[in-house]
Amino acid sequence: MEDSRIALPIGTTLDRFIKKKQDEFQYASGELSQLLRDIALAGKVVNREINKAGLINIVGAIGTQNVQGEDQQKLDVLANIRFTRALSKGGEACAVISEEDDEIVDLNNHGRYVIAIDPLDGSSNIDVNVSIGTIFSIFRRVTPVGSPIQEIDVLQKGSEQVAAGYLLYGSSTMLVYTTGHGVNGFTYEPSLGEYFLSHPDMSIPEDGAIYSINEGSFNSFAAPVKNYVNYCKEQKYSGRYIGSLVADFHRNLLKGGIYIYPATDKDKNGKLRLMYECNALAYIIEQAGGVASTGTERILEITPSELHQRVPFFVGSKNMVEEAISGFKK
Ligand code: AHM
Ligand code: MG
Repeated sequence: MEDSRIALPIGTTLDRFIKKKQDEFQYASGELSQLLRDIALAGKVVNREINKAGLINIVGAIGTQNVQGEDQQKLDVLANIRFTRALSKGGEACAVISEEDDEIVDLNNHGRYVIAIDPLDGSSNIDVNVSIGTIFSIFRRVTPVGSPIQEIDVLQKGSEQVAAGYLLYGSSTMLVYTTGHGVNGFTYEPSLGEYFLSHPDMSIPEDGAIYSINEGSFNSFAAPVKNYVNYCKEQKYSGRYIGSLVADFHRNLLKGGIYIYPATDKDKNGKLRLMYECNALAYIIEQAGGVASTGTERILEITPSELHQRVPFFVGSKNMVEEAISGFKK
């Protein structure tokens, strides 16, 4: 089949990129484009708040409030508000599910899209000035537009995602996303307030030499995971674990590597959430040529049973993930 991807040069603004790429969407109505713009905009606002995080105690100490006159809030709560607000304004989203909310948040029955979001992943890293991220998935609702939102609109398989992405608030801020036609990365230039295409058509090397796992829990890993970690050491791979999923994932995407959050004694199904973390990253990694699995099942094929479901997560370079999960098949 002919590849319909339109190549755009490095430096293209996100807005222009979205406009040019709109024809690739199955439903080229412009609504999905608008949703991506809304998320990108909320990302700018959250980025601004994060950059001030280290100043919060100082601001508190000198008895001031933030510019809007609001009391300072925890950043993950604030990020949740920012993204939900941005998504509710446009009217394209009928509902949001968020790692920060227990229930589905209804927005607008006339919207066509459902958004699953982890507004600020790795937020325990804020206090120590380590990179954090936002992760999102976009689905089309399955019930008729105009009717009340139902659980089946939300509990969809990852393979039904129409777009997914993340924002990484790191040494620079990046937006990386896919609409199922490859993965593209944009770097935010704060003085201009624009995202620019910096990483076109990203792909993950099939092999890598980085493994990312919390080895402090080694004793409670299942035998195949222990064996794989030992194998990584024998191969003299580099162990790199920031403990901030988006940052670990992004590094491995660029360099080749594997990220694992397996089942442990404490977290029998792993720690990460299918709907807010794993689905989006699984879609991105597959689009970039990698693999995402629970160890026994492709992440994108899991039919979710509940909003906050957790799954073991093996994600990264194809050959590494296949090797890591091979022990589960014996
Ligand atoms: P969170 O959603 O509560 O922030 O937890 C997710 C984070 C990931 O970013 C990270 O990879 C993982 O938890 C680290 O967990 P651990 O400290 O158990 O290794
Ligand atoms: Mg999270």
